[in-house]
Amino acid sequence: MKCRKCSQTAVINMRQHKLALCTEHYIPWVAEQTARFIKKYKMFGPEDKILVAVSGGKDSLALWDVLDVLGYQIDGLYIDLGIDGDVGYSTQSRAMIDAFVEKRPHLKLTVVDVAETLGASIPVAARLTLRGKDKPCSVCGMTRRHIMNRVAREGGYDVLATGHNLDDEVATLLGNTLAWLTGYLARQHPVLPASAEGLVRKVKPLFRFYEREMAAYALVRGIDYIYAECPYSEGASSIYYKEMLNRLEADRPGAKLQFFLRFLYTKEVDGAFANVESDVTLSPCPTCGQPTANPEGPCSFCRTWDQIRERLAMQVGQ
Ligand code: Q46
Ligand code: ZN
Ligand code: ZN
Repeated sequence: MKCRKCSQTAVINMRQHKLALCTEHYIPWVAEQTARFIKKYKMFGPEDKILVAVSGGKDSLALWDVLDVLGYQIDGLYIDLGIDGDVGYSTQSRAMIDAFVEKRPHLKLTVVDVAETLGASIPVAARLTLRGKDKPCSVCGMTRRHIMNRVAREGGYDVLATGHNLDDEVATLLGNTLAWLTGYLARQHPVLPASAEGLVRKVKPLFRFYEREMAAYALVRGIDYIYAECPYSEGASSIYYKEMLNRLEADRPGAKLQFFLRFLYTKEVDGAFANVESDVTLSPCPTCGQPTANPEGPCSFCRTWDQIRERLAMQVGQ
């Protein structure tokens, strides 16, 4: 297949756009599209200070690269969860990020080691709390959200960016739709305003790119990334939904993009889910200051981690 703009061999064929491009034309195309989405969805401007959460995977590193190329003020945050499993997940992730930054010495990276900062790694913490049954994902998600928000606030960042791509967003949308989680459907958007005091605005600049487009971008930009998924993601429903959606996409190119864009349209133009009221009132946690739905005391992050540290101390004392 040939590039639409020149006669060179195409590196990617995007059936949903009826567009095939070579390396030379694909790299600027991704940057132009990203810039267009940032503007169209009013994500941030050139004066804003952006913090990007990087995991060592292709999407977040591609996002950091493309925003850097576009000239934004963008620093990285890596949260070391202490999840190694058989694949050395956290160790390898950190190595990929270090290699990325080494090639771009002007970039600033903040690293938060969960075990050092909070007293236990995510797998150890998960064993010490009843949160989330036998999987650490619940305590992991809550902890990552808390740390990202804290670092963004303390560092004076205007916005927190994550590398979610279209496949991630569409899988979430399908899951929310199958269960008719109207509260989640009302909130799902590539731009989440700082809805309460102490919360930082969140954006997903890659939400219109397919996962394979980001993999191709990382490849042509020479970005090494971790291929392994977190060992705890095995059996996650999001993976099952992604497989189903890929089958749909193979038969109907563009189906994923249309599903998501129609969802945004129906919200923005038809006002769908606008009457879904949030029944929670948020107030600042007396311990950490982040907003919580618990009017009586500390937020669930502070309560969970206090309990984890108490149980750790009891184990040590035994
Ligand atoms: S939540 Fe669960 Fe992920 Fe945390 S423990 Fe791994 S799979 S990293 S998106
Ligand atoms: Zn070309
Ligand atoms: Zn708190």
